Amino acid sequence: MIDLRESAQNALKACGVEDAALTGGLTVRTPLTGVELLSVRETADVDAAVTAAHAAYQQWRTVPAPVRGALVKRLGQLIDEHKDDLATLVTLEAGKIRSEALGEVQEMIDICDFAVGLSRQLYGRTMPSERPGHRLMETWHPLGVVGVISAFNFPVAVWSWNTAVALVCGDAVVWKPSEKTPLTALACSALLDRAIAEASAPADLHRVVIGGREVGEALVDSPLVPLVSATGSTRMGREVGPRVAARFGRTLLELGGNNAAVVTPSADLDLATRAIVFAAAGTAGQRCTTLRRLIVHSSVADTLVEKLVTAYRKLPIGSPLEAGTLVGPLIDAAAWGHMTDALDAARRDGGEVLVGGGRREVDGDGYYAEPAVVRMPAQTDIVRTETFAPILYVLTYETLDEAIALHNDVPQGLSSGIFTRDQQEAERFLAADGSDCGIVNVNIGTSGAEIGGAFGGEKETGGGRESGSDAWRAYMRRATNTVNASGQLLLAQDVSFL
Ligand code: UN1
Repeated sequence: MIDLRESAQNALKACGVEDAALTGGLTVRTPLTGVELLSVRETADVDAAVTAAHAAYQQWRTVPAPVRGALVKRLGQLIDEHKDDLATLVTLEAGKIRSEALGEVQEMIDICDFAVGLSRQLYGRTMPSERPGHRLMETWHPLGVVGVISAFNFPVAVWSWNTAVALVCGDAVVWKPSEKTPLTALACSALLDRAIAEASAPADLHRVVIGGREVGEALVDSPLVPLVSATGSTRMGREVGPRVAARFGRTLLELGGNNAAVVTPSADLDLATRAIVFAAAGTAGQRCTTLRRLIVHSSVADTLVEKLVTAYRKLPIGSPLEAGTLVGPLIDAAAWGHMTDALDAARRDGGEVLVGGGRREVDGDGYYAEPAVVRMPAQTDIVRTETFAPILYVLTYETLDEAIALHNDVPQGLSSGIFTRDQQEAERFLAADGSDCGIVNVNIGTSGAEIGGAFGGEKETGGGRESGSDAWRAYMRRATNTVNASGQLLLAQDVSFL
């Protein structure tokens, strides 16, 4: 029997976390058994951390971007070297199975690679000036301190998407991890501190601030934080957005998802079943991209549901430390409470729980839920609500228009998919009058996006985009430049003056 505390301590030590950080008032429990792992020191003075990071930014912004890229390259190497340690901490703190924990760390390595390339590609445009002898162009400059607020379910990847990109953009970062996952944050931060020291970059370029709501609020309200990138619930985003906007700061919000897949009559049902089970039951339903709604053509609904129920019955639920486990624990008792409440509400609305919904006794006080499939007569309020647990609601449709209308009739707009072998149907789903989400897939589930694309969604998901593509622009400020080399003063729009 592995001693969980010792395993966490070893991984933290290997990553270079000092003992002093591991004595304090914030208790960290593992969802595997509910026992206390360690306790960590909370940050007393967030403003001091922000001020220090701001001073570091003032130096860092003048370092050439490709040189900044070299720091991120080293960070990626260190993460790769410590892939096992970081994955162990992700499993212990967030409850992920080994392959998903390793996958999360792989996202960190991938985004570092991406950001290194990006460090030579922070392109501005040049535009033809309407005046002779004039040049019109734009330059992208570093922005300042980026406040990163992250959630328990992707405790390290989401930080790395923000931080790798922010660092090459010339920004500093102050990170507030979830109170549920501070250990992984300390490990990442220690690795980055090492890369910073080796690169002789400013020591305060990255700071972790640990604690509860007050810590987040101090970051959100700081005038020295021009961008707050926050991942979490829509409720949290509803508070953060207006507060940052009130001081004319920017936000990048990654909030709730209520992701659906449409399954059409031409779909490969075996492929769809595998994709659906991973998307709906993987990570115990605790991804913001988790598949929560299935909209199935009535002609294939019974067949698909039968395949799903068979697959769900065989799902290995248990300790993520055991090889073969596919579904680990929910993060805590509250999450289990939300799951049972949602199932009760679904039953009241006429839903039928076809499989799952119970709790498995696995180890101590861990909350191991059986992923559930619930057939619903209609898209009722509970189906339109994001419950962060493995519940898949099944609805049926007759026409694709009806399926798309149902699909879009929820407040959230993160990720979506269609399973079809009919090109017209696929194209319709991808079109302007198709899915209204930020991520729209064909013949693949809603979760497990690659880092190369921009990640984020519409409506109550918050509208932010992070990770790949041109998401970097949110981390910089744009200056439009007009340079007059004509030797004469020519006013635009042919204006005459003086
Ligand atoms: C999240 O759940 O907050 O697409 C992020 C995915 C992962 C990231 C999820 N690459 O499922």
